[in-house]
Amino acid sequence: MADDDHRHPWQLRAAFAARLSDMYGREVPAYGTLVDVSREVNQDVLRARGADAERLGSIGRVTAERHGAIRVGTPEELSQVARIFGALGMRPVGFYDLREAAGSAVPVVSTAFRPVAADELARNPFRVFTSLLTPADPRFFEPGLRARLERFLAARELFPRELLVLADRAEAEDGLSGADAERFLTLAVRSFQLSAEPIDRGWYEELARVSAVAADIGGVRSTHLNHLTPRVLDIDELYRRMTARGIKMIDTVQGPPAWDGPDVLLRQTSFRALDEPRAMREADGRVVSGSLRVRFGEVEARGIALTRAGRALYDDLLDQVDARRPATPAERTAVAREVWAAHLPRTERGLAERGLGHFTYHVVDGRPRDGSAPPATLGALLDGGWVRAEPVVYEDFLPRSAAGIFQSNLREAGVRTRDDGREGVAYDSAWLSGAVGRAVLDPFGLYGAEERLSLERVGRELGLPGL
Ligand code: OOG
Ligand code: NI
Repeated sequence: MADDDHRHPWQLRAAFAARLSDMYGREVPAYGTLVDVSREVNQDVLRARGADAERLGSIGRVTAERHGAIRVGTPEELSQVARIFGALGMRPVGFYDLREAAGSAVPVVSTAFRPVAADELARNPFRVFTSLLTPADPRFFEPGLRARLERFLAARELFPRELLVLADRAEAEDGLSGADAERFLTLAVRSFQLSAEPIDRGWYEELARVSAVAADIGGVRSTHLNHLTPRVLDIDELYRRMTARGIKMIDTVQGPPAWDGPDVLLRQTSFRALDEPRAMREADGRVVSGSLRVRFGEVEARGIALTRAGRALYDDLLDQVDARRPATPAERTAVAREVWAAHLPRTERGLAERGLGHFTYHVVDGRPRDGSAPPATLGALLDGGWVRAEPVVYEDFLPRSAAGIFQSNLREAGVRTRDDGREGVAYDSAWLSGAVGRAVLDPFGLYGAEERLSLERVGRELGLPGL
């Protein structure tokens, strides 16, 4: 039966992302400014660079593109998150361990829920960086605190049963119809709204002495969106315009430096949110108005996905920059540019030839065929104009930048880590798959598969099976 009312997962995902954006705009006014400035920058870049500006995604995709960040406390809560995002066509991709990332020590491990198929990403690439608290890591939590924390977390309910039932149905039936779709979206958005419930000040502060992130996750009985990040085509220009509007940004753009070669991976910058009023319950039971600063603004520019080898080179270049001990952010940028120029190819073609970047390959339409056979190597096919290469966009995150984002968010930079030995639980990718209840996918595998499929298609179309 034809059902005009049916909304497919991608339509639910696009609606969810748009509603979350409206909600966050009401909750955090500076977010509205960020979205406005991002849109202006994107339009200016499009005007200045034309079609080239859309090489890493159509302007429609980029303008609507957001990533959110949420934090949960238990494997059970994480598996519920996976069901809600599963209904939106989003899968867990990548494992990030923020406990030991440079300069950070945040007691979480993370993954990102996102669409994985190229056509799904093109329709709406909404993704959510999702972090899970690690109470069993004795470097942060002594046994008594761990036990009380786990008891507190086990007693709360982040997602109503009705929402989870609708989510499971959406996943099983490839979407939802009419009133069910509406109800699902309403409940899902509400689950990530900042709660007005009073916070137990003593408990919150006890956790905050271990880590502000631990308090944000385990000190309250609900979860909330921590930030919602628009994508921009020129992040340096955005940084200048936000600063000109009087918004104090962190002192750097994280990730690769700006340079005159191809954009790769991910560049991000952020600003700290203002204090938000939150009701607090004192030890004597009185509820007073307090304030907390846990949310902030972030923006990002995305570049080409690197291969495993390209990523290893990137990590190595970061180490080289660190080894030169730049004293200021400006010096760091200058050093990074130099290191970059010395080691990275300056063209997309160079990235492809050295096996550092991912591309998809496409037979050029309408090329006059004079009867000559196409050459047999990819390089010659590209040179002869038989085939063109399109860069694959990096859809994931960077642990070191993520650690920087967490850090920029902590008022008391002090994180108390305990030094009493071994880990109770090995929080690794396999463990996380078990917690999520679904396989955490390997991002390199996804990019590689897309590239290989495109080469096989070119091979079929040109009669070159070995390509
Ligand atoms: C997540 C921080 C990481 C990013 O863009 O790297 C992140 C958080 O603060 O919960 O969102
Ligand atoms: Ni983020």
